[in-house]
Amino acid sequence: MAKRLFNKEFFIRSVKYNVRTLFRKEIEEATEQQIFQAVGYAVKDAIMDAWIATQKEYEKSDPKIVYYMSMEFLMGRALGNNLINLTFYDEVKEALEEIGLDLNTIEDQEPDAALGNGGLGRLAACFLDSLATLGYAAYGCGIRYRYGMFKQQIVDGYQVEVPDMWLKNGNPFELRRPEYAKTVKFGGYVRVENRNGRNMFIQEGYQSVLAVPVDLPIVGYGNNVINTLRIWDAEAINSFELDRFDKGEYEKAVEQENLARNLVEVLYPNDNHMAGKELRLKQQYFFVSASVQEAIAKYKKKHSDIRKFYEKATFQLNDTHPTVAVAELMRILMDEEGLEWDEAWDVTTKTCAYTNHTIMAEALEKWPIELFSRLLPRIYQIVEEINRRFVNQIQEQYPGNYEKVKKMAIIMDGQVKMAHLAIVAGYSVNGVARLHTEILKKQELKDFYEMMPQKFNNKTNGITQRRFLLHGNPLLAKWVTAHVGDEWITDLPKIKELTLYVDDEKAQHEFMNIKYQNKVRLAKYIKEHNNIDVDPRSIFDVQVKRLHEYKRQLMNILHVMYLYNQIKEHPDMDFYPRTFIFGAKAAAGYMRAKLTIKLINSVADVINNDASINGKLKVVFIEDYRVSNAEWIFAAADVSEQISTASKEASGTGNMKFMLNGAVTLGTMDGANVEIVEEVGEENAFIFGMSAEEVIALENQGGYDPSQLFNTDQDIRHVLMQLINGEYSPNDPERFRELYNALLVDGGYNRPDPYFILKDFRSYAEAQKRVEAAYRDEKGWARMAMLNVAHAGKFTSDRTIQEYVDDIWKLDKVTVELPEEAK
Ligand code: T68
Repeated sequence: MAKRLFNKEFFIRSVKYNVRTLFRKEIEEATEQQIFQAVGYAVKDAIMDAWIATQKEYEKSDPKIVYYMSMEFLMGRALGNNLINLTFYDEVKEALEEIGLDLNTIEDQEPDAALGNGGLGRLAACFLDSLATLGYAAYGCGIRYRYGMFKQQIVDGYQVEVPDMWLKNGNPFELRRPEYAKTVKFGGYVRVENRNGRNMFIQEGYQSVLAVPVDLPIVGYGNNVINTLRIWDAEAINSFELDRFDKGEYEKAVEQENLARNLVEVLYPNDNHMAGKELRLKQQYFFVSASVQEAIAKYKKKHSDIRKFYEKATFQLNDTHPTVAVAELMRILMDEEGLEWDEAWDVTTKTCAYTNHTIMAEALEKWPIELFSRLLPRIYQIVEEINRRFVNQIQEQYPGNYEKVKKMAIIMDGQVKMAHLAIVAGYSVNGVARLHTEILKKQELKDFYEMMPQKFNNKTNGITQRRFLLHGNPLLAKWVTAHVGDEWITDLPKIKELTLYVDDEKAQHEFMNIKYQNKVRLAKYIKEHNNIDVDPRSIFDVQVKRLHEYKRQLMNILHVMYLYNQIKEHPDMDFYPRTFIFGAKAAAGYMRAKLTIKLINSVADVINNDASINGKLKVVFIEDYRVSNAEWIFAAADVSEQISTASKEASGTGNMKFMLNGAVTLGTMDGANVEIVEEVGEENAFIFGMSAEEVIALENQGGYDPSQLFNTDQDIRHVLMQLINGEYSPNDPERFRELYNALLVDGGYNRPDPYFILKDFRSYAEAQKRVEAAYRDEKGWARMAMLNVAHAGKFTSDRTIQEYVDDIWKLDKVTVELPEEAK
């Protein structure tokens, strides 16, 4: 990999110059935040030549472009990542040291760009990294939320949501491009006018808003490719000149101001859940319309035949959130470019592709017709016509079978079903792990699969090793490079050569020592943030991810309660010290999830302050789990908890980050866990619980009766009673009644324990015992952990992206040379 030249003197001068011109200060006087800003601008400067060169190259060689459309890009911090991918991280660190500055401290000044909820948003960020690194022309298309994912504070054990003012100090990496602004129209009505025998559809009485693009550079690793994440900001079309407006126009101007202000105000903090808010649909159409307009404008600069648009552009829809893109493309092709329906449909169905991220019913997007048609009248007409034609097609293929129509129509029972629209209008439908795709084909989307099997394919998720090993775990990264060379940075399967060392005692020792140092780093963070002392020699058992019932954090904490009971009952029992680490945000309105956070913190309080157990057990809830602290947590983990109810977790990607950092999976056969076990071998993971097939079969029988377990298993009964006897809430014994009821009376879907927590509990506890036994064998554990790292090769997002390119997008590879003067 060509390492770009780094000019130290120039860089230092640039930082100093920036401090002066931005803040009128000498570097000695600047605050840490100001230094971050100055360094950030210096790094953006260093990116600029390659960014320009990349755009020139794209203009010249005219490659096919993927537009990755996503409501969410969970980018995390940019500074460290950009330096890593520019291949100057160490050089900049040294240069800054020379002028008395510490790069890590500077990095900590940067707020996370938390423009996403969880897996789906972070996947989009990893994909952009891989696209640039592999040399493919790509735009991320999204929204510049003024407030990203809320900051989580824990107050008295409860989650409190605090606005995330990530832009308050400005963002040195962003570039505002008002010259590419687009107008987006909402509401009003459609007037049909016949001009020269052709029906024209004219939207009138609408409100409009200006979409202004803000670009962020996406740096490819060591290859001079800089792609663009284009996030749209909203502005009012005309700031008003009061005296020129009559009352009607004045009110309209105020409305448009308000629309622009509200539109991009905040990210909806629900993962795997559809809230159905009008503003959310507005956000969707806003960024999609602007992005589609932009893609078409770009195409038309070089090409005259819009009928071949799909040869140069493809839209990947990250879940159904951007699915209005289908109808927006149809609208532009027909109403603005003058194509007939069939021509426009041909282009659209060769341009759009859809990724499904969940089978959870409550996450499927369905919009009431009333709302949809009021907000997007012309778009609704087009969706109606797509539906009409599709229903005809169903009836032709399945004459007299009205069930099929009921199950598959895009518009049914007063709702617009976005997944159905995406499937019908897309040329590809993919799931995100093999098991998930199979469930889509055989269950959730069975009818669609039968009708159009050629569209369905699997793309198992991946993660970028540049962020989650090279940046997040520098000690391990260096050690890996020392053993297998540095090719793993862009070719992760090369890491497999580590298997040569798994039985080498020196290597085992070094490896475990690195893990230990990373545990010390995390222990320090925990001391600073939670004021809890944790022993880095204990097993670090970690579950970090969004809080959701199907992810079963409740099972984890119930098991901790069980262990604590055991230790109390048998004080002399042999017990290897454990630190259970949790990190999770709950959607602001998700009461049961928030109560689970309170339970975790209440249990932590009791256990951590019980001197009688000699520190054998510790429980830590890490506040405000996010990309930046995640990098440290993965590096320090021994055990990776991936314990979702089988069939519910589409893939998971945290599981891959843990594996790459040498944590061993304790999990169910769900999502990508299945493929992780396949790679590393069942003997190098701890698998338990019902299979997806068993879960689905039991669900189809209407669930099971957990009261039998309650009545026969004394340990389970004990733990459940502790939820309602005030053991962990002496001043309010009823506090956790809701969790008790969910497990034993009704947990949703009209049944107790719908996520089979109690059903899987024994099997989980038994797997935990195996974990403990395995950890006692130091060499065995080292070997197992190293094998996990060595077999993580499949889970790079570079592989995932190459599969998308080969099977779906068919992009052209590009190489970028810097001009002489910029080298
Ligand atoms: C996740 N989905 C899947 N959704 O749960 C996870 N949903 O299994 C998978 O690995 C990951 O996607 C990547 O494929 C989500 O993260 C959301 O965040 C979300 C956001 C808004 C609405 C619905």
